[in-house]
Amino acid sequence: MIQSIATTPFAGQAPGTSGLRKKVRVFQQANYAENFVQSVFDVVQRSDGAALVLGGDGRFHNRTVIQQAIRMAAANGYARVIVGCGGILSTPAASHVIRKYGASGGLILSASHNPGGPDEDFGIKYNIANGGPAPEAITDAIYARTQTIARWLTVGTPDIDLDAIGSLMVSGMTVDVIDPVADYAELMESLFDFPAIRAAVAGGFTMAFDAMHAVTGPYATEILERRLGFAAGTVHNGVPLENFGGHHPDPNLVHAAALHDLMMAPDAPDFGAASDGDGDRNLIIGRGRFITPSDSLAILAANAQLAPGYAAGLKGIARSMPTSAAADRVAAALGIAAHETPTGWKFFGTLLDAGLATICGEESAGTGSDHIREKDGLWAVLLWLNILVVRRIGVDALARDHWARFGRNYYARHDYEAIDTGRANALVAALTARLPTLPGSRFGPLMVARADSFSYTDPVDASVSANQGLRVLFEGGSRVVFRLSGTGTSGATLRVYLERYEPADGMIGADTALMLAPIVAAAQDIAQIAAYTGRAAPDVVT
Ligand code: VG1
Ligand code: CO
Repeated sequence: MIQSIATTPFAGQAPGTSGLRKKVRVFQQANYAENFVQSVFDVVQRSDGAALVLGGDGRFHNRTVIQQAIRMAAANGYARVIVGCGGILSTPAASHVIRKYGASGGLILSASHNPGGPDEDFGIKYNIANGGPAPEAITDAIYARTQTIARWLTVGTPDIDLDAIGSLMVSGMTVDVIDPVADYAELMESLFDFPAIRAAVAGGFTMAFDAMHAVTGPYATEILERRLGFAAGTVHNGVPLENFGGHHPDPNLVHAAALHDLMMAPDAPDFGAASDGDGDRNLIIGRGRFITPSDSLAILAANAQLAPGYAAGLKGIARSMPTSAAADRVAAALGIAAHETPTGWKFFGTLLDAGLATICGEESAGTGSDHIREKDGLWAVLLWLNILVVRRIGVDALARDHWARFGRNYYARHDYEAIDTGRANALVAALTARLPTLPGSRFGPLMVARADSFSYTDPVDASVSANQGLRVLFEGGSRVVFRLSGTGTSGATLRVYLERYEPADGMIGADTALMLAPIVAAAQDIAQIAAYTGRAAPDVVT
C-alpha cells in the first residue's frame, strides 16, 4: 500500500560540490531527508524495472536513512534496490556497483571527509547510470523540486535486516543485500598486477594504511592484508565507526598526523597511505616524503602504463582547475590532451564517457580513472604500489626522478574555515571587482600576467559553468586561486590554492613553504584575507 505523506519545502536543499551536506540535526527533522530523496525520485529518469543502488559510509544516521529510502524506492516504483550489507558502500564501490548491475542510479549517504556523529555532518548524493555524480543540470532540477514538494511516497513496511546478505521483497520490490567489498576487490584485481605486488610483499615490502575508522577499513583489509599478503595490522583504524573515532576522516597532513609522523620516522614502512570517510580520497606518503595530490596525479599518469589495466596508454588527463599544472606537463610529454575542469568530480563524467580522458585528479586528494566514474582512494594506492614494485623504486626517489624530468610544481592549499558568510562573500566581491586591474601589477617578485574568474564550457555537452574560482596567474607559471568551498556545513570556507613552477634545471629540491612564501604574501595583499576574515593565518594547510 503506497502512502502519500504531506510535506512542505525546506529552504537550502541545494546540492553543493558533492551532494547535500548538513548537520545531522538538520537531517533528523521530520520530512527533511524524505523531501530530498523524493525530489530525486521525482526528477531522475528511469525505466520500468529500474534498479537503485544504496549505501553509505557508515556514519551516524546512515541506517535510518537507508531504511527509509528502501521504503520510498518501493513506493516510487523501483523494481530493485541493491544495498551494501550493513548499509555500507564506499563511494567508488557504489559507482562500480551501479555500472556493473546496470542500475539507473544510486543514493550514496555520506558527507565524505566531514566529521560524523550526532552533532556533526550527514549527506546524500545522487549518482546517475554511468556511476558518476549527477551533473549540474540534474542537481539544479532536484533543488528546484525541493522548493515545490508537497508530498513524499512510502510503503508501511518494517525495517529490513541490513546485516544479512541475500534477497528479500519489500512491498513487491526486490532488495538485494550484497557484500559491499567483493565486486570492488575483483575490479581492482583486474586492473593491477597483484602477483607482482604480492611478490614484493613476500620479499619484505611494507606499508601502513590509515582507514581513519571510515568506510575503507573492510576494503583495505580484504585487498591489502588478505589478497596482497601485507601483514595483519597493516591497516590502521580499520573498523568503521559512526563518528570516525571523533576525528575528521580527511586524509591530509593535519588529520592524518599519526600516519605522517610514522612515515617521517627512520624506521618507517616503505609506503604509507590513507583514505577519507567515503573512500574516494587518498593520501600518499613515502618514507620521509609527502606527495602532494597534484604531484600524485602527474606521477601516476606518467607511469600508469606499468599497470595491466592501463598498458594500452592513456587517452587524456583531466584535472580540476585549482589542481597544479604538473599533470599537464605529463600530458604534453605523452602527446595526449590535458583538460581543466571546475572543482568536483561531476565535471569529469562527460570526458570519461566520451573517451577524452583516462585519468583524472583533484588537488583535494582525489584521483581516479575510467574504471568507474568517481574518484577512488584505494585505486590510487594500488596504482602507486603497482608502479613502485615494478620500477623497484621508493616514493621519494620516484618523486625526485619525476621532477628532474618535468620540473616541479610547488603547491599548497590554505583553508580559512567556518568564517562569516557575509565577510567571505564580501572578499569574493571585492576581489572580483579588482581582477581587471591586476594584470601588469607587481607583488614582490611576482608580476601578474592574467586574472580572471574561471568559467568552463564542457567540450562534450557544451554546458557552461561560470564563477568556478578566481585566478591570478603570474608570469613564469606561478599562480594563486581563490574559491569558496561547496561542501562545508557551517559558515563559509575560503580556499586559497598556491602554486609555483620550477623547471627541471631550477630549484627542485627546496622547501615548499619557503618556495611559496612570495605567493602567500601576494595572496594576502591581493585578496586582503586578514582584513576580511579576521584571521591572521589559515586553519588548515595541506
Ligand atoms: C571539496 C574539494 C573538491 C572535492 C569535494 C568533494 O570541495 O575541494 O575537490 O571534489 O570536496 O570531495 P569544496 O567545494 O569544499 O572545495 V569528497 O571526498 O568530500 O566527496
Ligand atoms: Co570523499
